[in-house]
Amino acid sequence: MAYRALTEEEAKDYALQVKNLFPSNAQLTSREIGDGNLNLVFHIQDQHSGKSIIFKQALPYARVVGESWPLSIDRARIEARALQLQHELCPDHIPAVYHYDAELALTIMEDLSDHIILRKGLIEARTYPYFARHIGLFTARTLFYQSDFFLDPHTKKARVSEFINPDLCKITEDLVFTDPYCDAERNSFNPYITEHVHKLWQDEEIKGHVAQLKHKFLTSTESLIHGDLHTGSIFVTAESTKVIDPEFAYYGPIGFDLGAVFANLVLNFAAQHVRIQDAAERTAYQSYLLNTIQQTWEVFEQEFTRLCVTESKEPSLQQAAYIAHFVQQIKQDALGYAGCKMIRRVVGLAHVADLETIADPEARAVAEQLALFLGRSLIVQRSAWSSTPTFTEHIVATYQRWEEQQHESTTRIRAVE
Ligand code: SR1
Ligand code: MG
Repeated sequence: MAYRALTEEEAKDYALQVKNLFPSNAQLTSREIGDGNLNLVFHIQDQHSGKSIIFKQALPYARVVGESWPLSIDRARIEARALQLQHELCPDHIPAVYHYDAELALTIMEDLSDHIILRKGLIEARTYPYFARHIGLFTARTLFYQSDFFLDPHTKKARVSEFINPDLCKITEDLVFTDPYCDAERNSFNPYITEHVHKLWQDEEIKGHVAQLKHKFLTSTESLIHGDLHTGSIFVTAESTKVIDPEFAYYGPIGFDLGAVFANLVLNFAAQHVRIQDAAERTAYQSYLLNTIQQTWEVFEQEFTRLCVTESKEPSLQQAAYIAHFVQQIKQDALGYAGCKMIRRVVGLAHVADLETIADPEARAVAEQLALFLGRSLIVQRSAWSSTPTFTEHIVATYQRWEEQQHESTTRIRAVE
């Protein structure tokens, strides 16, 4: 069937034609439930058996903006293939793919309705005791087994070519690394933080650091990265973690995926500064978020290092001092990318619900200022912070410094009133 965007009715008819999906007497309902920035997502359910599945179809443009922003539907191929490879490596953390239609840019996959989106859980200040371990192992394994540490050089280069993903990379290049640092048309931000945003646009120090991080994003082919591993791309229950949406996958810097996880936990940390009223409750939840970051890193570091030592197929890379140096560099990159990904969610196109659902714009501005402050420190201090084992202590110290500054400026305002 030639490409066209499906309607709910057409999605239902299509589902009935795919072998072994539903019995022929199935009574299907179909609802388009996509609330992301790019694609159509249909929830299709058999009213007899209760069985349900998800259809994800790429649109030839960015849904969040409309047809004026054309986008290659090749991202559906990239996503289906990345899901297949990641499923082979981490079956517990990837939804099952039942069917892929290249013409329609359509993937049919497991419905994860018994899970919730991690971002939603974090906004509700819920805790997930296994998440750090799961995501630490997921990142270590998917990133190790698709890197030069493990793949033979011909397979690695073929994979780099298979995952050339220019349209989606360009979105990241522009929205994460360029737009937030200048007066770009696509930017949008809370008017209450205008002064802070203007200061950012004039901040030559941060721009120098962001240039380094962007250059690495443009040129590095360390491993097949997920490319958009924010908390809206992760489904959870108390015991389970599932990663979805690898349409931004390409061969890039390993630290980028960990950076996305860290960024979205720290964004939630900043949002909770105003969301949770009770001080003790707030401190406890913010500590949980930082422990999750620390534990994610520790699990990643241990597993990635173990794999480098025991599973590496490339003898030249199996040198203990080099492995330690490489892992240290991943940590530094992760902290820098985390900062970039925080700042773009405050200043650029496509914000996050953690902050956006704070209804009062003045209160939201406080959390956004904190996110900018922490984001800047992560970028500029990434080298110093990454050399300490408990790097999250730096986040706590920076938070305290920011609170003191807030207090001082409030006192100054009161003094002149
Ligand atoms: C135009 S797409 C905006 C953002 O949505 C995706 O989830 C990516 O994060 C992208 O940058
Ligand atoms: Mg996505």
